[in-house]
Amino acid sequence: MEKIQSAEFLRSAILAKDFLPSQGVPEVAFVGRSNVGKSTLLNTLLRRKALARTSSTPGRTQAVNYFRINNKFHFVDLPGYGYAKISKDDRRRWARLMDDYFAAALPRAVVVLLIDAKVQGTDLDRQANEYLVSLGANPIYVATKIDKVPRGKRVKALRELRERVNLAPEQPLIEFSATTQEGVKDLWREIASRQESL
Ligand SMILES: Nc1nc2c(ncn2[C@@H]2O[C@H](COP(=O)(O)OP(=O)(O)OP(=O)(O)O)[C@@H](O)[C@H]2O)c(=O)[nH]1
Ligand SMILES: [Mg+2]
Repeated sequence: MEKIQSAEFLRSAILAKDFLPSQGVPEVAFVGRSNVGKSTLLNTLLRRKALARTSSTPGRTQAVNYFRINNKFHFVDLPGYGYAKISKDDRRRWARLMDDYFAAALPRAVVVLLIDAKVQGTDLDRQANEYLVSLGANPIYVATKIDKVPRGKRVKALRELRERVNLAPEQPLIEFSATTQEGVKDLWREIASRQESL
């Protein structure tokens, strides 16, 4: 990945009509449970402190947030799933927003699915993966907050995660930490390999 020369917030969309028209611009979308570390990972990749807003309160990012990088491609921070304290209506709105987003963005977009390494995957992560695979997304898988899992316990923790999410052993899974910067290069390399023009 070349240097990040510019990274700017572009737009927040809570309805499909506000999605950014693709116009052939490459798009990388970050998906995962609420609080999994999507916004933090995005900031880490871009070496920006607070471009995407992060929070210790889950359910913070409720919209589809677009960022423009090097005037060349887009990062998309998607609202997280699995936040318990939202209403049924909000949950329905969220599901609709995701359906609309992926209908518009795939197969063009590169999708990055984030799974919390400490939580080791939940039923919702498995469903999210199933959903993305059914849409033909071929996601890049990232285990976030890997700094929270002691090195001696990682193999076991990641095996458990794979089982719960139903990830085949041969499926690459990038171990990532915003705290230690582990996995940053690997993830950039993987994103770039999916998107020739980056
Ligand atoms: N230890 C550790 N904590 C992290 C890491 N990445 C994120 N966090 C923390 O996890 C919490 C949630 O991070 P966010 O980036 O806001 O999570 P999100 O997935 O964007 O959450 P929503 O927008 O609510 O869907 C924050 O308190 C972060 O500081 C990491 O690599 N290591
Ligand atoms: Mg967020």
